[in-house]
Amino acid sequence: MSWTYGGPTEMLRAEIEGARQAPMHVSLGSIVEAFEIASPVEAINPYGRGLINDTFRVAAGGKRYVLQRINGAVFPDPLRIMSNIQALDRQARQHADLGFRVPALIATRAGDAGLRTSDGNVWRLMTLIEDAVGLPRIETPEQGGEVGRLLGRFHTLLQSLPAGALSVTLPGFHDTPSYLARFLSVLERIEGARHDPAVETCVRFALDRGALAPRLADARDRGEIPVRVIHGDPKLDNILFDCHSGRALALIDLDTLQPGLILHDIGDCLRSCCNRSGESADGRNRVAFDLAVAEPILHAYAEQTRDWLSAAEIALIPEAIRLMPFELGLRFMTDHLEGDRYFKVAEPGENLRKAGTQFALVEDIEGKAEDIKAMVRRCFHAP
Ligand code: GN1
Ligand code: MG
Repeated sequence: MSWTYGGPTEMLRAEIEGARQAPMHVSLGSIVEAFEIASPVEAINPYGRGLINDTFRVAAGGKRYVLQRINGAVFPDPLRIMSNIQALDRQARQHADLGFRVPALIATRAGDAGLRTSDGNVWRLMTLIEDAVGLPRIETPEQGGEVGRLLGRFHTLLQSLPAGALSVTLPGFHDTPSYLARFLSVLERIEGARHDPAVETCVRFALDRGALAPRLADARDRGEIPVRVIHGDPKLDNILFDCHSGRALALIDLDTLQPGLILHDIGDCLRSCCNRSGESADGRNRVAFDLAVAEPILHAYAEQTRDWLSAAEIALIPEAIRLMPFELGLRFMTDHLEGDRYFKVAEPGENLRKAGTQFALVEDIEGKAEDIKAMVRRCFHAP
């Protein structure tokens, strides 16, 4: 067997420990060889910036793949993820004019969609989308338009899948009232948590906005907005662009493809793309919601979805834009207080800083509320 394995970088090692995933006891080479691909396996290297799973790029038999260990501490039944991806793949194959690519799952030599190793971990192998790059930030209106077009087309394809046909891969995901409740209970449980001034600033911010948390869940429970199939995590890192034409090529990271609210995806995509200083921004004063980025995204998104998105969903887009960074801030904050067990961190305090960044984004969005409402009306030609 002729393959070389660079081994995880120090940074990745720290991240793996932070994620509190079980350590790996099986060699990566033997895992790759369990999948139905041409040999020899030539290289396996750490890849990507995901906060939950462990990801590697694999070169084998002249082709490239993405190998992932699914975080079993987060996803209760990783094989459900694979069956959802297969459902998406079947749907995508029926549309010749899809306008984007879906990474294909490679089966194991035993014919399964994923591999459960003797240490209990579940691994999957997918084709690497070639000639594609991620963008650190949106620089031009054209790039924004490409993001909106891709998300709109992806959502339109998902509408042909009944929500009940997909499994719930991550129970409680985007359940903002539960995230708030957990945050409050952790706060109560950890004595002295509020003595740290940075924590106290975030706590006050969150407590002032408790009424925001149930806004979308309540609308869903009253039957005003439907449960649909969503991506769950359409942040900029999960969008690949054609490195030659600049067109958006694929929405990757399909772990949270499951029933949910379309507004979660819209809000999450915008909170990620329109904060051009990024999730790890240092210094709250640089954090801003850039309307010049939001408008082309939403405009292109509306062109793809106007036919089926309901008036009630459109009317709640401004709330979703405010809610999603609030929710993520709560999640980062809670994880900081719980000892960084969920999101990978490179150093202590990172989750607290990231919570502050998301809350600063919420504050900026609140100051731009009227502009955001007007933008949504313009994009959707709404009254
Ligand atoms: C997590 O693992 P990754 O980086 O794809 C998280 C998302 C957050 C995101 C913030 C399953 O995604 O909800 O928005 O971090 N995914 C899960 O970067 O919790
Ligand atoms: Mg993800």
